[in-house]
Amino acid sequence: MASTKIVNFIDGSFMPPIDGEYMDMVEPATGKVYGQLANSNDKDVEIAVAAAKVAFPIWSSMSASERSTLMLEIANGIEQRLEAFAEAESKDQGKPVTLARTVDIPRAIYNFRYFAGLILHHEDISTQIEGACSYTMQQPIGIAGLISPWNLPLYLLSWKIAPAIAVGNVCIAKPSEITSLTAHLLCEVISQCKIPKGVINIVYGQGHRVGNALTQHPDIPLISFTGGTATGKVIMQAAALHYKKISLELGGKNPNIIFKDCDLEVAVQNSVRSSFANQGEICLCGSRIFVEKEVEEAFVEQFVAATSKAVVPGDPSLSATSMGALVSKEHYDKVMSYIALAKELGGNIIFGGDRPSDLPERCKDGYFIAPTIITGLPPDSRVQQEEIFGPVVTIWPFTSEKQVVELANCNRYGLSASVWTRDIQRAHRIATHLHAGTVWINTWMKRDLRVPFGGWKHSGIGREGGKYSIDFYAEQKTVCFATDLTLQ
Ligand code: TXE
Repeated sequence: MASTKIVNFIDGSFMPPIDGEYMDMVEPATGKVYGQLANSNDKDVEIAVAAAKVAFPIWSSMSASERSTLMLEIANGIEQRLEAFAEAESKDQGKPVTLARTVDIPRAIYNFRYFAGLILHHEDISTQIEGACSYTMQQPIGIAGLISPWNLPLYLLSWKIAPAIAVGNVCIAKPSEITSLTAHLLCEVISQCKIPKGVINIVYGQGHRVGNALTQHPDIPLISFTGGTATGKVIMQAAALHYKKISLELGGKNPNIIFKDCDLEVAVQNSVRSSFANQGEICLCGSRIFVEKEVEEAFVEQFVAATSKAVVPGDPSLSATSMGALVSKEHYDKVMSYIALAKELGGNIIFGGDRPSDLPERCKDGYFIAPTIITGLPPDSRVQQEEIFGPVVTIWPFTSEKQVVELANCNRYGLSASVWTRDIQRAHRIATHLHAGTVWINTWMKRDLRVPFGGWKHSGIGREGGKYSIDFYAEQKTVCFATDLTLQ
């Protein structure tokens, strides 16, 4: 098979990086290099900025309806090649192809469709006081710098591109250098659509080169970033120099709280998903499970049984596989180091804890870790406090509602939480007290794109979703005029 070679997409054209540098693309399931990715730098970003500047007046002066139509063309283009996108996402990221086919790629399509629809129905407000009337307008800002991570590559890239361009901005996006393949397929789709050149530019490469060039560029007034908390801090510092608008969606170490009155079977099934979906590489995964003491034994027994049945690591390119490989050797080593730490701290690895034993020959050098369940480690231990971002969960018992709220909140992250109970009053009460951007009651990962999404504490700054995305990607303006000159 011919090796893949990915170059930048700038001003509607595929362009090799100026300095001709490339980096290896590795398939996580095999550990083998399968392609070359442009390793761009600030010179490439400069060319993209020039192209975006030319495109901005053209795109921002189009009507919402014209922009909407052109965005729908992109959504349709992805949909027509859904299978190719799903296979590429699985190969590049390590996730099961079935997950990419049913979740990642359909969501990317929906992101374009949703924001294409939203701008058609957007309303600004107007208010009146004695002698004056005010109305507001939301206007595009210019060039949006969009930096996305490797866990949900196209899903999160499109979550940024779609609202950014819907409001009339142009953009320069930088996908994670570890997973850029579906971004390249997106560029192929865009190149066949009628969207004006220079509206969507994609520059590939490393964070400290391309990412840095975007966050430091004086002509990029807005940065949307999803990724690690440490990187978020660096981006915030760089953006501060130019007073950029920023949205940061960072890590999570989310509590998954099981009360004894819940439907245990439903809680178990969903906890398996929230623990191990996408190899645990989702910032919303419920990696800290707290179980009410009376049902601890029953939960643990059923959870282990359900995990061993439903989560079998295997070749992600096969439709039957439910768990794939971790994204990179570096990340595999990081997750393994936390399992070693758990053992060192006296934790009981009651399931998994190592490489799966029966991988197919093709995958013998891939970055696989078995779903891992740990008990006996207290909530203040590093394993319970730090984001592992892999297929590793801890279980810890609690004895009262007050205690579990304290345990859940005793963490620097605050992205999401799940609560399993049949007591509706308790559900509302606990939702009020948890420090989290999203609280799910008797469910997990249900995402309505209209509601605000983001994190408390070190999980991020800002909210995106529905009108909150428009608020972020556009500038607000208030126009106030006199309605009665005698009242001046
Ligand atoms: O992410 P990085 P990493 C968490 C997870 C993971 C940890 C580190 O715990 O183990 O973060 O992962 C770009 N200026 N999450 O190091 O580096 C980078 O090129 C500008 C949670 O792989 O944050 C990529 O495009 N950009 C998470 C993006 O930032 C920079 C998803 C994310 O990579 C940059 C991923 C810089 N100086 C990891 N340095 C989530 N919230 O879903 C890097 N980048």
